[in-house]
Amino acid sequence: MKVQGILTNLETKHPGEKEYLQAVHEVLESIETIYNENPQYEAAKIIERLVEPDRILTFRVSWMDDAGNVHVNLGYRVQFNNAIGPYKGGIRLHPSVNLSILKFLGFEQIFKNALTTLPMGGGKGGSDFNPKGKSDAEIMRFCQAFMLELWRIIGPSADVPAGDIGTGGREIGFLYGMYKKLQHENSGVLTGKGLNWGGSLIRPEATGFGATYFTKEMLKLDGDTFKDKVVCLSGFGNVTWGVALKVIELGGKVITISGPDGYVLDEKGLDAEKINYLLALRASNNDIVSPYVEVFPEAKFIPGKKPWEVPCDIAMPSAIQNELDGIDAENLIKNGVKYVVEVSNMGCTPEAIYAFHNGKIPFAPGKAANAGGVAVSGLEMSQNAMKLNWTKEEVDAKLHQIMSSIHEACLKYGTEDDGYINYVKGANIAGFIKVADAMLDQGVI
Ligand code: 2IT
Repeated sequence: MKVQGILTNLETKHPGEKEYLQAVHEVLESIETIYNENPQYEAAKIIERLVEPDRILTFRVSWMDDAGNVHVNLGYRVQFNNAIGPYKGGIRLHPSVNLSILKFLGFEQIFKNALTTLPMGGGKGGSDFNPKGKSDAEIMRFCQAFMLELWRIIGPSADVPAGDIGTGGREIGFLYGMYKKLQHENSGVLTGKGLNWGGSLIRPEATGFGATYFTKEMLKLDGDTFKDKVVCLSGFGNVTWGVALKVIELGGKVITISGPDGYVLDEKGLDAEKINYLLALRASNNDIVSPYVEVFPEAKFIPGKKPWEVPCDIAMPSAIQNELDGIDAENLIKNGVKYVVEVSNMGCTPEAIYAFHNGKIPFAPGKAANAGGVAVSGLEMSQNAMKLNWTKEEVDAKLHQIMSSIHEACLKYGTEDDGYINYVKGANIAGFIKVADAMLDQGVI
C-alpha cells in the first residue's frame, strides 16, 4: 500500500478536515506492514472503503429558546462502518462540532468498538449546539428537534447513538422520549438510558473505570500498582469523574482536574467529597472549573493553563481532542511521567505521541483505553435485547474482562523487538484486522 498516496488523495477530496485526516493518518501508519503482508486487503480496496463513511446525514435543527427567539443549528450523523455490528457511537453537542470532528470520531469508533469484542460498528453524531447555560426546557426543545430528523436512520439493529461531550443522561432522556413517540416502540435504541427505563448499571462510570482498569494492566506488566501513584487528570466531566473514583479506590492520588478556564491543583488529592462535588460542578451548567477552589480553598486554581506542567507518575488526558501537545509531552517527560493514558478521544497530538514513543514512555491511545464506555453501552444493548438487567457486579466484571482483553490485544500486535509496547500500533492493528476480515467475508458492498 502507498499510505502517503491514499492520504494525499484524501486531502484533496476532503481539504481542511484536519482532525479526520489526523485520525486516518495515525491508523494507516500503524497498519502499513500488516496491509502489505496481506494482499487480499489491497485487492478488495479495504482501506479505500474503510476511510469513507458509509453515509452521512446532515440536517438543520431549529428550536426556540425560553425568550421566544428562534435558533438554527446543524445536526449530523456519520454512519461509518457496520461490518461487525450496527453503527454505534455517541452524540457530541459542542460549539466546535463540524464534519471533520465527527468523521475523526466515527473513524476511531470503528476500531475501538472492534476491540471491545462486542458486535458493534462505528458511527458518531452531533451538533454545534452549545448546551452550556441553557435551561432544561431549552435542552428538551433542542433534543426533540434533533431527534425529529435523526429517528429516520437509527434503530436498535441499525444504529445505536449514545452520549459524548455535552450529551449526558438528561439529553439521552429527551432524545429517547421523542424517538419512542415517533417510532412507536420502546426498544432501547439509545444507550446511556436512565436505570428505570432500560439503562445499565455502571454505564455512567464505565469510560473512567475502564481506562483505569486498562492502566492497571499497564502497571501490572511492570509489577506495579496504582498505590501512591500521583495522577494528573484534565477535564471535570463524566469521564474525569469516573477515572478519579477508580484511581482513588485503587490507592492512587489525583491532584489535577481542569476546564476551559484553567486547571485546579489539589496537592492533597481528591477524595470522596471532592469527587462528589464534581457532579455538582458539572450540573451547574457553566463550563468553568474555578469554583472548586472556593469550596476547597486548600487547592489552587491556575488560570489559562493546562495541568501537564505538574510533575506526576501518570497523566490521563480526559477532556477533548488534541488537548496535550508536543510541548506538554516534553514537559511531562522532563518531570518524570511514567505512563500516559489517553482517556479523551485523540487527546494527544501526533507530536506528543511521537515524543512518548521516542522517550519509550508507555502510551495508551484513546481507542484502547477509553473503550470501556462503549463496551458497557454494548452490554446495555445485550440487556435490552434479553429484557433482563445484570447487577453492578456482573457489569463491572464484564467491563474488567473486556479491558484486560483489549490490553492483551495491544500486547499481541504492539510489542516491538526491544520489548517496548507500542499500544497505538497494537490497538490499530487488532481493530483493523477484525473489521477488514469481516469486510472481506461480506464482499464488495
Ligand atoms: O467516544 C465514545 O466511545 C463514546 N462517546 C461512547 C459511545 C457509546 O456508544 O457509548
